[in-house]
Amino acid sequence: MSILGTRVLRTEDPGFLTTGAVYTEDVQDERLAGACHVHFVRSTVAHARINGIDVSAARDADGVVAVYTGTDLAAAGLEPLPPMMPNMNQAMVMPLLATDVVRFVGEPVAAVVTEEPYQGEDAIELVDVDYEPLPAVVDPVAAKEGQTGLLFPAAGTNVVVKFGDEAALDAALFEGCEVVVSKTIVNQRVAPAPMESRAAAAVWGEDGRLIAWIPNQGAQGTKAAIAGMLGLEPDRVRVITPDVGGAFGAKFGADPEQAVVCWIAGQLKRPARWTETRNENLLAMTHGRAQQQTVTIGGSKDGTITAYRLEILQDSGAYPKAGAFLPMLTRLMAPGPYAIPRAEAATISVVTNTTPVGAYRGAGRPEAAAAIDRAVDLFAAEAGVDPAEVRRKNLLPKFTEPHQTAFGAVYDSGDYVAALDAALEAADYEGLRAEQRKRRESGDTLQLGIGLSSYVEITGPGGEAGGPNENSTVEVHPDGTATILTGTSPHGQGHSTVWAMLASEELGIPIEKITVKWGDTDLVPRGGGTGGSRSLQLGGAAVRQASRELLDVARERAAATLEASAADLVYDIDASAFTVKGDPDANVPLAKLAEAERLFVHTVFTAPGPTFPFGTHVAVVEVDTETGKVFLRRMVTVDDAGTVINPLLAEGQRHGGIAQGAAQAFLEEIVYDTDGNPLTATFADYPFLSATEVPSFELVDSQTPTSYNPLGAKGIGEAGTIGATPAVQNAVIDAVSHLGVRHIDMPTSPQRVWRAISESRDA
Ligand code: MCN
Repeated sequence: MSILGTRVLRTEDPGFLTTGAVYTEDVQDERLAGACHVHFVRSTVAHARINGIDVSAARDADGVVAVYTGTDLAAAGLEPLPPMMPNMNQAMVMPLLATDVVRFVGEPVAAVVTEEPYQGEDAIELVDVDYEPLPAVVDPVAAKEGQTGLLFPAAGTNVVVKFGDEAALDAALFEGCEVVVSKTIVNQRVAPAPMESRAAAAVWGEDGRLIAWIPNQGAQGTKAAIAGMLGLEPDRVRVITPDVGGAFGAKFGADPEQAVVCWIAGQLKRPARWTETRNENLLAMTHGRAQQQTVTIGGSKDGTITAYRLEILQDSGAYPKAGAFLPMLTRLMAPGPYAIPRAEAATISVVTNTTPVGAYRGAGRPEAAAAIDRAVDLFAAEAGVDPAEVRRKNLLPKFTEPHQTAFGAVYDSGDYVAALDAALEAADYEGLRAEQRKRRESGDTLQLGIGLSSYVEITGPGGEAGGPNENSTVEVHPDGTATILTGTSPHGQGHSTVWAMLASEELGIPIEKITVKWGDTDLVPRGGGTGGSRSLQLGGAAVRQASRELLDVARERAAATLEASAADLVYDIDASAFTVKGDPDANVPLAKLAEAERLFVHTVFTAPGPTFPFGTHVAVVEVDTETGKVFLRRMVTVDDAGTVINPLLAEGQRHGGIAQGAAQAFLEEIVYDTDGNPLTATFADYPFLSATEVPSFELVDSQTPTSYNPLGAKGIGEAGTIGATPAVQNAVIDAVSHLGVRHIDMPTSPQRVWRAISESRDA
């Protein structure tokens, strides 16, 4: 019986639950013995000129080994970094430590090195930075127009990059539409807030090579980032990935602090370590989302959509990182699963005096789904047609051959109407509407809201020549165990379990005898890491391919051993041995074939393109019309990620994703005041979602295999986040729509909901 598709328990968990994980802060390694500890002095103002930094008192403080500023880095030849893409404004450079100007609260300004970790907390207080405040640019609209000044005068603008030409938007796009609605909505800034904050441990070897332990999503990318920031030949850097306590998109590559820790270890010729506090994490780890979207949607009164426009203003924060680029993905996915004859999108990314924005679970695609699904509901309300009906009318019909959208995305396969119908049926949509009518008629203060989102997203993207790809090595050892090396980098997704399942399926070796390794760049020099929900469809497919190729190699060896023709051999998977057809006594175990010579295969799997998972989410909320408080009561979801290899893990990914997506809709938000002071830099202020705010989710099974990889699998890691946000937001608005409310920005906090109800009553 196949092990694939079964609910194999996570092999990672016994360790996590007993001895515990080994995060970067916990790494015990003799090479790190006697390490000093790095602490960062961070800017307390959003925008200021630095007139001087006095480090003398800090230098004299107890236990202080050294203090470094940007001037020291510049003297060592470390140049500020240009933005990641050549089409971004190259004058918007980021120093590792601020030199002449600070551009956000939390920006590292100096590094204090101490003998003991606790000494650093006191010593950083002694660094005296002379700030001369400059006007803070916090509102992205003001930033775009250059009203409050420029973050980088040499750039001549606050605009980093544009995707799609706003000047080319068609003035006649909505001509002939009976119904047109336009609305500017906010896809607010949120914090990735992984349980493990950022950290680094670094040491330079006698051979002049750097070894850096850094929590990351792909050691190879982290190595390239560290080498780039320090101006080193990549060969001189080795990155090792300890256990990673969540990343959610924000631990790709490396951050300036991590490069500085590596540099300090070199300067002092002594290992150095750093772990940030939660407050630092909320201040200075990249944030996510942060888009202002103007949606315009038009069509006929019967609910047919004919035109859609999406205009995006992306707040990239103080330095252009991945966040500045993500609107490209939002634009690519703008029409979502709908067949809209005329659609266009244009995006502008700007810098502001706030924390830089990066990838956050879904990275660009949840923003697209939120925009179109909010627009569809606005349109449905205006046309007076049920939102489920509008969706059914406008979803692309089922397709099995690739479908190219006006924005150039090539959807591999999909059956969006089936997903909608399955979700509506599982939720008892008609019954919910009846219950809603009853409550409205009785004037109940607890009103029911039903929200929908039909989404399609892109997973496993990649611009590699030949197509998105990933490598794997599978080796069988003489003792009957096996080792898998993978270029992916799990940090909660359970690759050890599933990669072992995939190899076991081919080789017959039990999963408990298979070890999966990743994240050490000396061991696995190449790899794309884990992000964009790419791992199973590329990395998992590579494991299967390597296992099959290994059997080919082994078959030749077995033929020689058994003095038979390779074609006459059968592989007995239950015994993990080759036997000669018709002569079961003539056999040789796979493990034996590894005795004389190592038995391993390294391979690269290449896909024809990314895949496009899809689904429908139905959210049911209760809204207290007197207080504005929202209670999430049900989440019924169809998330079709093709063939599911381990339902337990895939469902776990959906659970986590749905919770995060829902949290954005009704709870979480990073807030700044008008001077750029962060108001949500602790978990007392940032309302991090916990299990008490969400119900048990009702997951409907749906599997439409893709032909893009032999597993038939698409990605599931981000799907929950993509569907849940618009479904929950739409549900909250639906709950109070009979009171005249048409829109409430996220998060739908009690205050916002209450205000929307009051304003509409007054009107
Ligand atoms: N899976 C499956 N069948 C499928 C698809 C996936 O059984 N058809 C399984 C895979 O084997 C894997 C898991 O589900 O164990 C997720 O696989 P995949 O969809 O390939 O996604 P990735 O492993 O590439 O994970 C990336 C994705 C991203 S981009 C973010 S962000 C994210 C997420 O995963 N961050 C997470 N999930 C997270 N989960 C945890 N606990 N922590 C994070 O930081």
